[in-house]
Formats: sequence, C-alpha cells, structure tokens
Amino acid sequence: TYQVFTLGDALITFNPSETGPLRYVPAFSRKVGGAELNFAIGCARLGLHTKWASRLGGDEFGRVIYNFARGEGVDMEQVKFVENYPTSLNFKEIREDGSGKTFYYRYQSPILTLEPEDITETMFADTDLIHLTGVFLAIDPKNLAIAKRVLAIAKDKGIKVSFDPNIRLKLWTLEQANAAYQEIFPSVDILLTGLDEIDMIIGDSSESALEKFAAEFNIEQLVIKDGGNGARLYRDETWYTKEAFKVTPIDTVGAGDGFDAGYVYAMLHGYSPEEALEFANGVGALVTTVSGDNEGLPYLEEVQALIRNEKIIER
Ligand code: KDG
Repeated sequence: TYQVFTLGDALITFNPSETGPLRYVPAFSRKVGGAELNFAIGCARLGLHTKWASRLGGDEFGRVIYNFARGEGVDMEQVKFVENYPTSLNFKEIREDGSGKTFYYRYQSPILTLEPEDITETMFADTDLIHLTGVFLAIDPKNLAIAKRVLAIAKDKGIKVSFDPNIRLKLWTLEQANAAYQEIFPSVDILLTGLDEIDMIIGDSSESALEKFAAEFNIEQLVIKDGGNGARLYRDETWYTKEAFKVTPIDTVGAGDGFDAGYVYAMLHGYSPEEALEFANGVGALVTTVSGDNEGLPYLEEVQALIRNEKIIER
C-alpha cells in the first residue's frame, strides 16, 4: 500500500438546508471540511495509507472532526487537540447549479499552534508522496516555514510532492498568495491547479505560458482542472486532455480535493497520463453528486464503475 502524507486545518462545515442566499437559509447540517482533510479522506477511501497532520480544538467540534477522520481510516498519529483554540466554522451558501460560497468563522484556528519544530523526519518514514495546499499557507504567515521544512525533508528523502494552490482570497490577497507560491513551486513535482487559479497566478493561461511556467519551476506534471470542461496534463513536453464525466452537480465544494486524491492514487499506481486524468475526473465528478465537502468521495470500485459506465445495482 502506498503511503501519503498531508498537513492542514479542518473546520466544521455547515451545509445549508436549501439553496440561495445564506441570509434566507433557516437551517444547516453539521458536517466536516478542510481542503487537506478532504484530500486525506479521498485517498483513504481509495485505499491509500493516509497520514494527516493537524491540530484540533479541544472542544466538542474538535472531537467531531477527529472521530469523523478516524472513522474514514485516516492515520491520526499526528493529530493533537489544543485547549482554548475553538474549532473554526465554515457556513456554506449553495446556488441552484451546485456552486458554492464560503463564509468563514476562522480567526484563531487550532493549527496556529503547530510550529516548524513539530515537523520531524520520523513522521515521513514510509511516505511515498506529500500533498500540500495553499489553504494551509493562507492561514498564517508562519505556515510557509512549516511547509518549507516539510519540503526540505521531502527533498532529502526523495519523496514526491504534490501541491494545489487552492486560492482562498477570503484568507489572503493574491499578492500574498503569489509570494508564498513562488517559494513552494520549485519543490513541486505535481502541480494540481484550477484553470482560473493558474490564470490568476501567471496572469496568462495559454498553453505556451503554462509550458514556460512548468519549465521555469521544473514541474514534472502540471495538471489543469477545469471542472465540467475536463482536465489537462502537461508532462514530458506533451499535453494530454480528458473530458469530464456528465453528472448533475448538487454541491461542487471539495471536487478539486477529490480530483487531487484521484490523480495522486492513479499516479502512484502507474496509470498512463490519460487514465490518470480520467480517474481523477471520475473522483471529482462523484464528489459533486453528494451534499458536503467530502461525503461524495468514492471508494475505488465506485470510480471504476463510473469509468466502465456500469450502473451500481441498488436493490
Ligand atoms: O476545497 C474545499 C475546502 O474549501 C473546504 O472543505 C473548506 O478548507 C476549506 C477552505 O478553507 O475553504
């Protein structure tokens, strides 16, 4: 079994009982979210051994997140509770087409107590791949130092690194994000980014600009996610493309994290470029068919059934 490692903050996610502007929503379902945690759950469901490092509030909601992630089979060895740092909250607004808006109540996340010294080599003893995202970097300026420590260990041990910029302009500015990304990109083997995001980062998303960018930072696999329009991969000076699966989305939040988990799974298992894109598209598509940031993450056989266009017999 391949082992992956990720690091990040988690929140309680409140999913609205109905679509439309949040101010008119009377009730919410209490769920769990967090980009890196969604990724971890996605990997665990596909069958990867997945270690998630985090800090959780020493409150009832921190317990909810812990029990949920543990129940999904995520390796919780590097997750600790901290007192007096209440769990952060995220209220979601969902529009008719399944797209979402985020309203954070995220001021003093428990993960602020994580320090660079907490990252030790032994945490990565059997790690095959490390996945980081821009959400972790956006939470606190200090997190760049933590990420750089992780990346230094990755380099030392020859561990592959995947990164998703996951731009959250409610957490920092594009300038701040870009300054941090510039320090991360040179260590990234697999960059998994939305088309709109890479356009913001480079200021140009033409294929020639993307090729130049990949060459500049020596990015081995540049994966461009474009939701319902499918995905592209630039690797070994070649472009590969795969169209998206046709599904009816009801909640698109978390689809990108699912895609990342699918791509990483496929890459570790030696899938061809087209197969990897198809597999990742399949995971992302299935996430959008269920309400919540991670509930729709599929098990391996569910992605395989979607790819083979087989119906799962329900009764
Ligand atoms: O990618 C999905 C995440 O955005 C969601 O689960 C919450 O981590 C989150 C964030 O900061 O937006």
